Amino acid sequence: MNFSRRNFVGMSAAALAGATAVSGRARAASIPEAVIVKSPAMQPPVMPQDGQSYQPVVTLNGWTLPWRMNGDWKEFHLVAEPVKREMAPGMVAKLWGYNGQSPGPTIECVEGDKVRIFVTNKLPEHTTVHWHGIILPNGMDGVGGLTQPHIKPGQTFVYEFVLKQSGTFMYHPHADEMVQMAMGMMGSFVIHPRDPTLHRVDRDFVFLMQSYDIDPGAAMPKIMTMTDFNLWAWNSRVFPGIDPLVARRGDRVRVRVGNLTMTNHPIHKHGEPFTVTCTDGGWVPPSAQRPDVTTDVPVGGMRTFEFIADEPGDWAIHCHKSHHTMNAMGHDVKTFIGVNQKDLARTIRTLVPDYMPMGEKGMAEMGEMEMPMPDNTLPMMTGFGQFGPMEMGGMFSVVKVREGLARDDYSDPGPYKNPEGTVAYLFEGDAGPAPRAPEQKASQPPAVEFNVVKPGGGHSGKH
Ligand SMILES: [Cu+2]
Repeated sequence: MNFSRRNFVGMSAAALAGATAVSGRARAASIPEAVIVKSPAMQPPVMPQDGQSYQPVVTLNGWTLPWRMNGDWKEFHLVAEPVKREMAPGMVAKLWGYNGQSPGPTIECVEGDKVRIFVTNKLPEHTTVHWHGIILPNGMDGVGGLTQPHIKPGQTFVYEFVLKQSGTFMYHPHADEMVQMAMGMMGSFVIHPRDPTLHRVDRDFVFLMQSYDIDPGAAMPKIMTMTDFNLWAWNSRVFPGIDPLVARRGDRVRVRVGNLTMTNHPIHKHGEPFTVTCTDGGWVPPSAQRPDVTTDVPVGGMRTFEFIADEPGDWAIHCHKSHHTMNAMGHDVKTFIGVNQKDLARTIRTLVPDYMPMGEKGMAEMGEMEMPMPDNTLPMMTGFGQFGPMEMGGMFSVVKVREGLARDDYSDPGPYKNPEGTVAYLFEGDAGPAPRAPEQKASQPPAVEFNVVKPGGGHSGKH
């Protein structure tokens, strides 16, 4: 795995002595070393250990936090800290996150596990971690001021709880939330059922959704923004930087999505329909499931859906709010469709020599245009497929279904090779005469005359 290791405290005698200051029950333990990842590339899943059995999750553009066993406790170490995150090639954001990246690593466990999570604060302000959706003792809920004192800069706190349920959860601060979530502090928390035959799938993907407001040319999100975000991200990545979801034909595929933006996202998948099988409240009973091709993920909620990858191809998966599939710079452009801008452009060029009118025929021209842009800025609509520019950004990726992949192969198989005769094609024959609307007769009597009896007994219409 592509881990670089930072010795936070280490396993030395000094660590043992220092650990007494950390917490009560953990005092005999040293702090596990904090594993740090600097790369935005998807890391291979962490296979089950210690006799446990489950299909491990794959975090889009992310990774799973290794743990160590200490007696019968699974011990993890999260470090809250400023990070640099490449949101797509060509743009790096200065965010806050955990263990080197935003979002933080996925924590993956099994129902019944006893977990001990060390949280070290390397931010310039205090923080806490709330374990969203997880049933635990009140004092472990991570709400600063309400259930615990804040974790001050430089301090390490310990969270200990037994996992009583399975499902799809997440973690995020419950301290100065507006700032800390606007800066990218969050991570996924997946709990597999104790019975390995329950809810089994062949591929299991997880990601969280973020919204950022980063001015073109800047790297730091504007934390006061309430609604007018300009970067819509999955795991702090935007298209074309988001990993494809690769599946072998016939696989049962699960996708777990959490929403920590400030608006809802209708997530839409092309190809086969799917079924929502789980929320952050638990598994949906089969009697309450229905087929869908879009599911709305509410603010502060999670949706897990499953499908059988029957149809080979490159199937789009995206938020269906069209402004969420474009990147920065997209929102201050005026609508000019149908407006001849020639004279306007000539006038403006006398003042601004480089002025270029945009959007006369629509915005698609921006998908292929190489426009001069400030450094560290992504084009508004971008990405190239095998047939041309895709005019997308933001919350967009591709489910790639292929025959005969290896079970653990998540690498991008490249563009889909369509069987001959199965791609929409240009009509090159005679288009024929233009269609015309049928002529209207000068006066046509209404087909039927009717009186409507009102509930009160009177008549509507003319009296
Ligand atoms: Cu959206």
